[in-house]
Amino acid sequence: MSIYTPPRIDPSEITPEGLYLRRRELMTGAAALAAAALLPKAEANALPTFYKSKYSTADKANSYNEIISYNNFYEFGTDKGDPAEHAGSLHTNPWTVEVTGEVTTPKRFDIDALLKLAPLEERIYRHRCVEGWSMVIPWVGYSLSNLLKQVQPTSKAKYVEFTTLMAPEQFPGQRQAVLDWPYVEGLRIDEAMHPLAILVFGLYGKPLPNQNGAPIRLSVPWKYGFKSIKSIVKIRLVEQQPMTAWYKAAPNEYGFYSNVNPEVDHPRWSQATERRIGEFFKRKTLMFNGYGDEVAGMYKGMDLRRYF
Ligand SMILES: Nc1nc2c(c(=O)[nH]1)N[C@H]1C(S)=C(S)[C@@H](COP(=O)(O)O)O[C@H]1N2
Ligand SMILES: [Mo]
Repeated sequence: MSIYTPPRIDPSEITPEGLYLRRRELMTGAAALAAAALLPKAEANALPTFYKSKYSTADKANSYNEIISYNNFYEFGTDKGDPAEHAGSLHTNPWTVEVTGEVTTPKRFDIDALLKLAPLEERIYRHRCVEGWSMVIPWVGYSLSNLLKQVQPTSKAKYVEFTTLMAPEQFPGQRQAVLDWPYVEGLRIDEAMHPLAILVFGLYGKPLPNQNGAPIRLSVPWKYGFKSIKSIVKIRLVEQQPMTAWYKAAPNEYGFYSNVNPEVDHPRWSQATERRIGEFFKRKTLMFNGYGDEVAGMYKGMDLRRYF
């Protein structure tokens, strides 16, 4: 038997481009204050050591600055710049995640406990938003299955439901009825247990900035971005397919599965191509966002037009 020993990366070896650029800008009083206000707020401590993952794509990662300044996080507003601008109002420490429902041992975890639950890995993942843009993001996290195993799902646990923090005083967007808050997402249990579905705690080797879903979010890289719910406070194992926030808002536009599929268009946006942020020419969108070898088996025999 051969054991795969992943190489260790020291976080300091990683260069978050945007940060270096910004640091160079930090020179004089007023300019320094203005630039500092733009830096992501991190209430969490440094991340423990992490490993390079065998699941990373070889695609070139987007810059740190691109990833923290072009976001969808409607709790902070609907413009791409709103999350970076307003993210300072979210408090992520202390933070707990409750795991309940069809489980033998319901549990509550704080972030420190979650960080110690399994070895952290850097996973460089493709991210495809249903709006037609994409990015490549170096997340730090581990497979969601590590957490689910801790609570021992019962045989009735067919789906997993995730809920974002409800706090209108911290999330200006929740003071408007854009969605039926709180944001809720869901996965089928086999999808949730798939090693590619990860809980994310960090980005470019640092704790997650608030605009990217601090202190803990999901990344499900073969599905459209909206499945990757941010700032999670509750995980519930359930028997019935969860009612998700986007499905409630527009059931004909946001199906439960939402696997990336260039052959099935969204009513308002073609899914055949995508624009990688930072690139000029469009790329062809890949089935399951390029993760078909790993995930297609879960959907064998399913009509992916019907179950979009
Ligand atoms: N709670 C919450 N999670 C969310 C969203 C949101 O508005 N609220 N937007 C989703 C969408 S549409 C996308 S594309 C991704 C964007 O993640 P990123 O800003 O880190 O790239 O987050 C997803 N998770
Ligand atoms: Mo999205």
